[in-house]
Amino acid sequence: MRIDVVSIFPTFFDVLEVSLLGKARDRGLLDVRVHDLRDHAHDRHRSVDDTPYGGGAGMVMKPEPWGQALDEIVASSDADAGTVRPVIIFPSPAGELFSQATARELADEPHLVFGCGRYEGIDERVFDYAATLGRVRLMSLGDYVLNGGEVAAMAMIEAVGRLIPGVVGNPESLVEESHEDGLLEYPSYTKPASWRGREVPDVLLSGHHARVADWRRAQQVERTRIRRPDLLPAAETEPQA
Ligand code: 6GU
Repeated sequence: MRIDVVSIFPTFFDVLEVSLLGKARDRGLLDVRVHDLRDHAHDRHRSVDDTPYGGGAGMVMKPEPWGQALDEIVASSDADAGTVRPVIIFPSPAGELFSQATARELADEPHLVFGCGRYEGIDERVFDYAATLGRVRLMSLGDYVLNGGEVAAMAMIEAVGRLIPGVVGNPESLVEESHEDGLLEYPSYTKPASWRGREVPDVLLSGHHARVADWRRAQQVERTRIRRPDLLPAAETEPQA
């Protein structure tokens, strides 16, 4: 998979060189290219923002550097990512919610482009223009505000990247995760069986695989009911008799 990122803080993405995704890049599973939006600015100060038409607080990102950056990325896309148009993602608190289902969808794509906005936003015409180059999606991590798209893009890249075949060593570890089956994950324990007066649940020491599986499932449902009742069908959120 190829991932291009456009940002005024390209060094933010240096951490993609470490850990699991860094190894995936070394192994050629992931081709990440980070672009400095200011390389596409044309005045002496390399400015990428200006005051909003109609007035109001803050600055708005100018359309020209975005147009040029996206043109350049998409022009180089066909050559090495096939003929499928890229998915162009603009992280935004005003976007649709990003979820594990979104991550699974995006993991099947050959080419993702992340456009990271700062300040009060990007000139609206950029989204419209980007839709002539690729499939545009505005995506939010949740109902809170970050200073810009960088941290959100990083979270999405990690969530998508780990689903690419071969990135996570043991594919089985991908399925027993929170959200993969619509429930939170079950609690995990390791040795010692007794630690500071706290015991590992007996059932896990029993060696009885069916009972362990039943217990884990019940724990998943119970935790989800307590912490995230919004994830359960209404019937399962009723107080237990
Ligand atoms: Cl994607 N961007 C920003 N700026 N803030 C956010 C977000 C994204 N998701 C949640 N908050």
